Amino acid sequence: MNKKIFRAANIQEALANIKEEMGKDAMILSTRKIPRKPMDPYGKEMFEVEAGITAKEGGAERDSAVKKIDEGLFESLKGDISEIKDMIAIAGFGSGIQNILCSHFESVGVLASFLRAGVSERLAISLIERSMVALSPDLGQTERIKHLKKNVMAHCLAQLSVKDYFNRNNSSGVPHVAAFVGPTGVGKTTTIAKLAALLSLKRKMKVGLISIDNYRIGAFEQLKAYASIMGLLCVPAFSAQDLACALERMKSMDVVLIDTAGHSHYDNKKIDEILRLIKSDFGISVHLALSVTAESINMKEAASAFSVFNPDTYVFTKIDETKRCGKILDQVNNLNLPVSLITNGQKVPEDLIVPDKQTLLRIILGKEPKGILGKGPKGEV
Ligand SMILES: Nc1nc2c(ncn2[C@@H]2O[C@H](COP(=O)(O)OP(=O)(O)OP(=O)(O)O)[C@@H](O)[C@H]2O)c(=O)[nH]1
Ligand SMILES: [Mg+2]
Repeated sequence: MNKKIFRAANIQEALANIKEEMGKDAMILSTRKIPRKPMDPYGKEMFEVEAGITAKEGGAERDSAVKKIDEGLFESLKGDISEIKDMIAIAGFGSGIQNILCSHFESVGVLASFLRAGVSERLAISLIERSMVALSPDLGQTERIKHLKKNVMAHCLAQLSVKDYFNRNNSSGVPHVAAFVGPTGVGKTTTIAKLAALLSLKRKMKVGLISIDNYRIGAFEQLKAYASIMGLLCVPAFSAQDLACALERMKSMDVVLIDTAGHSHYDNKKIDEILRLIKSDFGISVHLALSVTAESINMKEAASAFSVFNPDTYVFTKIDETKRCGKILDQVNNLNLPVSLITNGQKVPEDLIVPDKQTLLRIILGKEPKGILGKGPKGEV
């Protein structure tokens, strides 16, 4: 610090001099009154003020050292807090989790992320165990965590597959006919409406719609209403014969989308009826719609019941209604099919995503901001 002593007849004058000479950042270090000398009858009392200013360079160094300490402290606190949060996320899970933490504590963060995202305990442990195998024992803690994350992501990506099933690559000369099946109320009809809009308006394909939902009054009207808005042909079909006629009418289309009635996955009789209709030699691809709001066990049972259709892809719906899309990873692990579509809201046609693998993984891990997804099919907005 640069210091200097100023003398003046009064404090105000001393301060004015200090400000002028050292600037407004100067600090007052001490003040003193100097009494009049007894031997000098004309003498006056004076004020002495010692002022100082922090040297610029030294100050900058000190400031940056303090900043570094603060940042270090902040980072370490942040690390502690996130570890505590991870431990809370893990607390209450079974002995499998405790065991893996005993042998690989560095996996706590990854494990917590999986569990928070709704991935099952069993799958999370298995993914971590598989990813640990490839880790070199010579790595330090930070490097181990980094490599573990990388390996886990690679394992997840290897399990996932996506398929943009409804593109323009069909050169067979006959329409691609696709039926949507799944439990009641998962969003089949709404998804078909969104997809029809995407294909006809954005991809400029000729699209026809067929409803074989002959159980409920209004089911056909629901699809027909969407079709009318988009100017698409939409017909009902109540039997195999109807379906054959409808497909004949639509043979000049690029794509024909078939809406089916939702059924409880315990209602084998009704599932069988649809099966007989759409699997009777029309070359129809089948897409299994499952809502991610369902519990994992229900999703698994529904997929198992609808697996008689031998589905070609999954359509996961209502991701906007849960933060636990990790169950998609479990479902894909149970029955491995590519994912063709994801829906994230009620708005037609916006809330539809044709995911790529990375997007799908981000959705599964709850990392995809809903705002971006809400804008429509990824890459086509
Ligand atoms: N939040 C949310 N709601 C959705 C989504 N997709 C559909 N829905 C809503 O879910 C409800 C049922 O949708 P539908 O399309 O009629 O479902 P469905 O599978 O055809 O139903 P059934 O024909 O009765 O089996 C409607 O209120 C839709 O608006 C979605 O992605 N997110
Ligand atoms: Mg429906």
